[in-house]
Amino acid sequence: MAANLADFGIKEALSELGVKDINEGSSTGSNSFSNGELIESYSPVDGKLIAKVKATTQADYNKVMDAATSAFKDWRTMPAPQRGEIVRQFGDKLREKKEALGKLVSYEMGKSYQEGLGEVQEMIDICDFAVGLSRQLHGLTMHSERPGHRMYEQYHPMGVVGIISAFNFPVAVWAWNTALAWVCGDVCVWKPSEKTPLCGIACQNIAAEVFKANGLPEGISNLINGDHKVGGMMSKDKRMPLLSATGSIRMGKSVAQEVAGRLGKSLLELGGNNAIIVTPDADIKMTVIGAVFGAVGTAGQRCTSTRRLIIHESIYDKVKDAVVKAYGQLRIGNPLDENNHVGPIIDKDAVKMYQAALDKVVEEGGNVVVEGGVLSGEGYESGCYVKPAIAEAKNDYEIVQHETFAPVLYLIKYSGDVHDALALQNGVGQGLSSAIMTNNLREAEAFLSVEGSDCGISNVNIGTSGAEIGGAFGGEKDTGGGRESGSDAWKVYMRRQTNTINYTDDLPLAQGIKFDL
Ligand code: UN1
Repeated sequence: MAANLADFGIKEALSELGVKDINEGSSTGSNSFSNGELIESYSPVDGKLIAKVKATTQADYNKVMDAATSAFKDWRTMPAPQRGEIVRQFGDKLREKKEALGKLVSYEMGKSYQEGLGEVQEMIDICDFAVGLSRQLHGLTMHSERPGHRMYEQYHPMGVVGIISAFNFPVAVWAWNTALAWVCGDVCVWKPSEKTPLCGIACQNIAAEVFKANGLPEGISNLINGDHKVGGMMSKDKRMPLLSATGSIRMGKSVAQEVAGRLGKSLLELGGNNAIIVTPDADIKMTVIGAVFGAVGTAGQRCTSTRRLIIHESIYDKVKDAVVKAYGQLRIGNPLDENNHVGPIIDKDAVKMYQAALDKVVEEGGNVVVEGGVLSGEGYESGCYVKPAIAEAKNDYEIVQHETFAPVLYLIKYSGDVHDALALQNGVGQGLSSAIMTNNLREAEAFLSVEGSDCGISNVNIGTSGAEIGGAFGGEKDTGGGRESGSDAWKVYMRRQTNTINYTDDLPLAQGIKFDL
């Protein structure tokens, strides 16, 4: 039961990914100039120190920005389909390294190996998407109001795109941003979470290998390490026209203000407080699968995790009993062992927040129906394994309004119709993902209508998590309004230019203005 690196091939995975110097000091990855303080990466799986990584100082950061700015000058002139070819090769490398990277994600972050593989699959999928996109970065043509004039728009790359990513999706969220940014002709500077620096190094190594093999500057992909101080360098930097940031609402507000202060663009993907509405017409079996995976998948640490089940009073007990029964079957343990459903949460601070949430819901009058608790003993030495918990609660409890990044699910009863359920669902600050379980067409359409869900992602008969890369990903309100990944999210990574060409020997003015000299 005890986590043993040798049993799960972690050492082999790290060496395949070129993540060196384990337990021996610094490991900074290619094209990283870091010289700052040491960041220690501990695995929540077994509590062991995996490696120490040097943080990026302001001087290091400036060197990285110089490399990125200079690489941009070359990269932007390469035809987009050729950039797509590089991204295709990067996707192929990810296919080769899928198992190794999936294992590292699982070991460094704590999600199940299956979910680690799923995350790498998202990276591969977004590469495929970006390759196709590299031939479709279309602008429109317009009819000029003046004779002998032609008007069209074209999209140019923006420059150096900054990416701040969170620990919970330590590799995929970077790939969503970077694969699109690269085909668009941008270069990237990435600050992964200081809780998962090795995932950053592994990805940077894979990217660097591809750029090197093609004789391209390494500065197209850059890695920096550190906490909010390094994030602050990015937010303030005029040389970074776009900063994409995933993380807490608090972090997002500070990034948004800082970047707006210099009139830069930010793309924010912040907290969620996602609910599934379960109506009298719901398929209970599907509801249980969607709700349980949504609440305990990634140990409740997805932005899209299901936090609230809003259940109609007529089926409340039935749904509650079915979900509680399913929780009884969950196996919690080493996420690399595929027999387990739920791995550890990220660290002891997260455990404290989980415990505080359970205390708070009781204090506010909630009723715990599946007890939580921290597991100890063999296999749980890291102290980060917690029991997924369920509490009956009211939507307006302070704790229910707050996103707790842990497997805590609140059951909320509603009476009346789907609009009453929607009022509860929308009655929180965040607006990322939402779902309704119903076989009733009227309810489903009401949920999707303008008076329905106010979230960026709204699903019918699917849970709140597990969005496909082909759609635009993100949410409204406190979630920050950004859209990443599929659909036309690529437009955020480019600057639009409107071009008007006069092919006559006359200079008529627009709006019919006469200006004769
Ligand atoms: C996140 O939690 O930040 O929809 C991203 C999902 C995943 C991505 C989640 N495809 O659950």
